[in-house]
Amino acid sequence: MRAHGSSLDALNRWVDEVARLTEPASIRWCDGSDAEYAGLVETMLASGDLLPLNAETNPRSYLHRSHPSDVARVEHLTFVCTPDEADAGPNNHWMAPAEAHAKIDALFAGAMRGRTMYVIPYCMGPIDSPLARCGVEITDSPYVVANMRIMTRMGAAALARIEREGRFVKGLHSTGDLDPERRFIMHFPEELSIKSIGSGYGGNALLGKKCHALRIASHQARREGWLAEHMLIVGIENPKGEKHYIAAAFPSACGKTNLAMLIPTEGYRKAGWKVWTVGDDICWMTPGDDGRLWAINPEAGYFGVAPGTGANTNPTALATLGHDAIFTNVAVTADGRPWWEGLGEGEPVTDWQGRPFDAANGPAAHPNSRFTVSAKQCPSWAPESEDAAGVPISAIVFGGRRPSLVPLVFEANDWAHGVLVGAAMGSETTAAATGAVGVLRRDSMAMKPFCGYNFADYFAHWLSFDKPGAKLPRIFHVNWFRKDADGRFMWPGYGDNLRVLDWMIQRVAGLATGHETPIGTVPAKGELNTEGLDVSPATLDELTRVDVEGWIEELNAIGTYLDGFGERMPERLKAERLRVGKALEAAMENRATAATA
Ligand code: GTP
Ligand code: SPV
Ligand code: MN
Repeated sequence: MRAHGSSLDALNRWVDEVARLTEPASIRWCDGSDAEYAGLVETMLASGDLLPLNAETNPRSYLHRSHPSDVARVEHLTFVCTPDEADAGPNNHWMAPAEAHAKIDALFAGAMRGRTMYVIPYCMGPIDSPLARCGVEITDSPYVVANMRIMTRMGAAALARIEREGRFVKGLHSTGDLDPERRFIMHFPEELSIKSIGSGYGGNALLGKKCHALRIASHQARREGWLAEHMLIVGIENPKGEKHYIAAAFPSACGKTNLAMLIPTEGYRKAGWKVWTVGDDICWMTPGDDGRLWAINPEAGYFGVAPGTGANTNPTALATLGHDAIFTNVAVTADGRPWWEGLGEGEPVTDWQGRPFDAANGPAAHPNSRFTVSAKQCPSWAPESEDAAGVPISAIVFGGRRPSLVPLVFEANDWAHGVLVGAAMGSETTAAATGAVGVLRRDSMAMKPFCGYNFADYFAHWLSFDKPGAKLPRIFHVNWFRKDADGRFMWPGYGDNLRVLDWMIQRVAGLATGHETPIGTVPAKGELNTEGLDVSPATLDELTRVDVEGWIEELNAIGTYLDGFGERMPERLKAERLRVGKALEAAMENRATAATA
């Protein structure tokens, strides 16, 4: 089969070209139907790509074990291939397009021999939304097809839109031989194309996700005047029935899925607060006619971190996972149920590599083990996720894992200050990418691994939204991960994070005065709702205190980081940094004067 309609000529030509290069045994165009999905599952059960789970406790759910050397994104093998190296920026690995094509095409030659080549038309975003964008992924992995079916609007409707628009992002993927030495994830933003080989894992292989919806889309967004961000979108409904949508950027494995599915604590629940999930990982935002930023979730499912997902932390996710889910690299119990650290019930007998569980081998589930599940199965799924116009954003939140210094929450003074706060973001690294875990690194707007162009240009693009008529969201920074001297989290997090979102909404509505500090506005005493909160007043004081000396050091480190982007760094951001620096120095002097007076 091939696609019909003259505007699909380019697609047919590309599919033919790829087939000549990769030499598959057969070609299959995916229509996204239930029957097709069921057939794929059968094929994968037969081949061992999928393992059955307990059909009673987990209906139509399966386990996939990826190769032990292929369990996370690989940033050192991920390239942005722009003609000019400076356009990729110091934040990306770069290769010249011609060299990159030659290198990766050599690996694709004959790579699909004996395999089926699947052609997957997909749409990122509601199928009739002007904010949505289409792509086609060609892959030899049925696991990728099954995941793309859950994660995107995949199949006939997407193909029809591609035929109408004649425009799509081309993504070519093969698992190759899974040799890390022959693994590359290459992006050609000017060609709107992606080539990925040698990995079958998540963000390396499901090309609609990080490759298209962030790296390529961020590049398109800059040209077209919108934003493609690594953000969750959550709707908070107060007892009066008013809804505020908040978009939040936290680095990988730093709490996006959890915040998006937050369950209000008892007091909030009883008072009538509700939380609605629009998206858990990616957010595309465009200025509307009313000057506000309107956002869609380009994805249709969640590819979420399993460990730490338990009845006490994220019961919403657990409820979402009750049926029709794919689990990757989790452990299994004696009765065939999926298991991971932090689940809070059951015991593993088989670890993520299929070995009998032995604590000496490390955790039973891989720390970056994941679930794939349709967003519509989430009990807090927001029906407005399907709105073509998107949802209006009231607040943007940045945050990361900061064991010290960074307060629980502060608000930027204005948009430009907020852009600085986002650009300056730092976080301890996690298992979501290969490499050391727990090392502090700068991760501007949680986009370090995902921005498809030079960060300096990206900051300038962010700043450009501040223009007459714009009604921009307030910008906040949060830190759920402060630790005490014994290494324990000082803030309970999870459902209690609603207390912080509540304060933000009060700020947006002009109901909280806040307390101004050199780094921004923190909650004034008594403004955070502490009813039923299990945190001592002293700890709360510490969590909302601004350590001026510590921040002077922090701002110096931020300065060194931002200077690394050189000439292209926008003046406005440099000025903002100087302004915050002066405010901190002034606070130091005031303190010294007060002490000697
Ligand atoms: P990606 O899918 O990689 O982008 O991750 P994510 O940002 O969606 O992170 P997720 O919500 O899956 O959380 C990652 C880990 O952080 C899990 O182990 C969570 O249990 C933990 N976590 C999430 N929220 C909180 C919180 O408020 N406090 C603490 N202490 N841990 C949290
Ligand atoms: C992340 O690492 O931010 C993820 C998982 O959401 S992946 O799809 O692998 O990028
Ligand atoms: Mn993510």
